[in-house]
Amino acid sequence: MGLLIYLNGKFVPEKEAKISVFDHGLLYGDGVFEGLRSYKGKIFKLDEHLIRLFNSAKAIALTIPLKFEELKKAVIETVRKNQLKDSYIRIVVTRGVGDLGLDPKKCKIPTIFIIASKIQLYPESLYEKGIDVITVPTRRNLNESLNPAIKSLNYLNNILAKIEANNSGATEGLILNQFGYISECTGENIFIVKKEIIITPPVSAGALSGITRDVVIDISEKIGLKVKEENITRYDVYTSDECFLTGTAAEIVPVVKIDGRIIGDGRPGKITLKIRNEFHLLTEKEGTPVYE
Ligand code: PXG
Repeated sequence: MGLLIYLNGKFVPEKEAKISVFDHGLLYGDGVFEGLRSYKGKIFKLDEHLIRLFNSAKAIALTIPLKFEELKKAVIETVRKNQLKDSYIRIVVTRGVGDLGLDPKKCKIPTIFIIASKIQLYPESLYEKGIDVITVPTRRNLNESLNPAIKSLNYLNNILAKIEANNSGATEGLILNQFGYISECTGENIFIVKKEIIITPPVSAGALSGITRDVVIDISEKIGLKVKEENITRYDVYTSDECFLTGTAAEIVPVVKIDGRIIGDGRPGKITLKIRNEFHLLTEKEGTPVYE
């Protein structure tokens, strides 16, 4: 059985879930999106993801055609209709159908769709062994041009970085900003651990304000670790005791090699594993229930 997709207020079978070739989300990447997960029938950090979606939309002057609570209901309903317990959810809002000019004034009604499905980004063995990361040549979009804090449909900056990482045979690509400071990876935030202090680049360095990033900051503080948001260089990463990436899809992934330098003892670090464990406990405990 195929999936049921929420499309502009209706649930349609995935084969019928089609949008126009004149949709500006497709023609220009003009739109915003979110990726969420549900665990055991509960959607993790639903409000936080919706707040970020509304903020992204606001930043590109796009009015989401649903109120916060209506959208929340639609997301829950999409998971329920597909009878999913552990799922990956994608919400997409585009500028809508317009003409072949880029002027968004011509787009009268935004397109909105929600897909609830499954995802596993990396095989389990990579979480156990840790991944290797390489610094890519493509730099982060300037904050003053296309601010990386906006989760927009224009992901070419990230995709070019991913292609470069793929070409080098690395699992992920580390993206520097125009000043040479580390921003994040192609679809994950980065953390390092140095002398039991947790350090992650600030959002102003060109990082997305990741929901998993926020959760990891909370967990770290709760278990008594000091957390710093500060600019870091490749030197800081090479000489760190531990390094890991965070994201909704990838969750928490240990990094054991960067640009050929072994991190720590070349195995996932103790603090990384502790945070990963606490994260999994939280995803089981918290969340918006789908089935009650
Ligand atoms: N940075 C970027 C650029 C992202 O797109 C994250 C960090 C992590 O944020 P959250 O809120 O999920 O902790 C993201 C979000 C993929 C993929 O296929 C990843 C994201 C979005 C879409 C696709 O790897 N991650």
